[in-house]
Amino acid sequence: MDIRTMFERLDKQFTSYGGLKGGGITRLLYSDEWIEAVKALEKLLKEEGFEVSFDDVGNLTGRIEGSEQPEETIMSGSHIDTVVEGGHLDGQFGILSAIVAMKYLKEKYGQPKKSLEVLSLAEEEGSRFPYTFWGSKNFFNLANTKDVETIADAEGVQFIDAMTRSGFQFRQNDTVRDDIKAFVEMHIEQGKVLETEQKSIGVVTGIVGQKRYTINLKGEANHAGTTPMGLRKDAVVAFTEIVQRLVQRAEEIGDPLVLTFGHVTPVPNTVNVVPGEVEFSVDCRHIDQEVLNTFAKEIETTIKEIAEQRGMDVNINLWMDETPTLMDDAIIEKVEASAEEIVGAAYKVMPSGAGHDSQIFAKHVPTGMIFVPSIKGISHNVEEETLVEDLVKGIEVLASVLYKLAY
Ligand code: HGY
Ligand code: MN
Ligand code: MN
Repeated sequence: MDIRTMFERLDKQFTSYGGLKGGGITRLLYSDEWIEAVKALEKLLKEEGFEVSFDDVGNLTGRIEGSEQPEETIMSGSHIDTVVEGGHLDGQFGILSAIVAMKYLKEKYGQPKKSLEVLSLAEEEGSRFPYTFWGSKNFFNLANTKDVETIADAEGVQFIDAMTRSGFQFRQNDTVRDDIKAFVEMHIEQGKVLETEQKSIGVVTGIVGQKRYTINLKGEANHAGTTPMGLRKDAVVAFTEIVQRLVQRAEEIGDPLVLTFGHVTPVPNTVNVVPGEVEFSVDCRHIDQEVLNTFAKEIETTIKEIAEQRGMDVNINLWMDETPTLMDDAIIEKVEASAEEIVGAAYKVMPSGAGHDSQIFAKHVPTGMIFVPSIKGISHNVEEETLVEDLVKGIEVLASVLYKLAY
């Protein structure tokens, strides 16, 4: 079989589930597009000879039984959800490359000694509901009802209603699989380091720690014409002061610290009303836990200080707090060896600035990641793209690593 042909066929098919007219995908957890994609994946895996099963929340596995140690499983996959107006590779490429790599290996070398499994994780992004890694956290029984029973999406759809409407439910048992001996996630870099250094493969050593907040600032809505500047409690003005102060501090602290205010909703969001309220998000990341924790404290004190000075109420909700996570040394070694076999010196050993399901997996099973370059470092954007030659090299490296692990 030809890796490129099979991948391009599958990518075209799956990009259509939530596909946008100008390109790219919006495929949010438990949406109609998401349901269409997971059902199509179930059908495809069955047709390709995998043994298929859904878990309670919507994670999907496709299995090839091992011939000698079937009780040991080597797994590869990623998340099937996307951000709003995302690209066709973030998450999706990890699932499709696992399918193509395993099909290629089966055709070339027959049945593996250990079992091989493709994994499609229900959700990673936290783009529809304020909760991330719903798929991988459930995989290890780390999520529970109380985390999501009161959350809703921007349209007010309750998490639980969206889940049950899709035919899925909370995890019904506490058993966690102990047969998984390795997890390898293929992903786009989502940055421009590989492209800048003209490398085709990233051998990932670790994943940054990440904190995400939703902040609510409450001042006082008022008339835009009759309210003197000195008598206002303008939540947007307070928000901009917070952004200014914290971005300046983040720049002083320097790379690889990153700080993003990606979601901002003024209330009532009307041209001639002094905004009485602002809800905004904070996303802060660093590979060093100490630096991340110290700056997170500074974020919280700065927000409280400015709110106080401006006579505003403030609510700070930290809803994601993931530690930096290292990949498994033995797997890193295999990934590096396979990269060398396939692309010679055109690979780079590097950390990940993006969060991934591997950071959940790495705390439970030996885990590694393979990166392919993102053109102009663009991701979480319909322009997200990678040269097809690099996608194919990535799949070849993944196949080589899975061969080392399972054959
Ligand atoms: O936001 C991230 O880092 C990942 O793409 N979910
Ligand atoms: Mn991703
Ligand atoms: Mn993403």
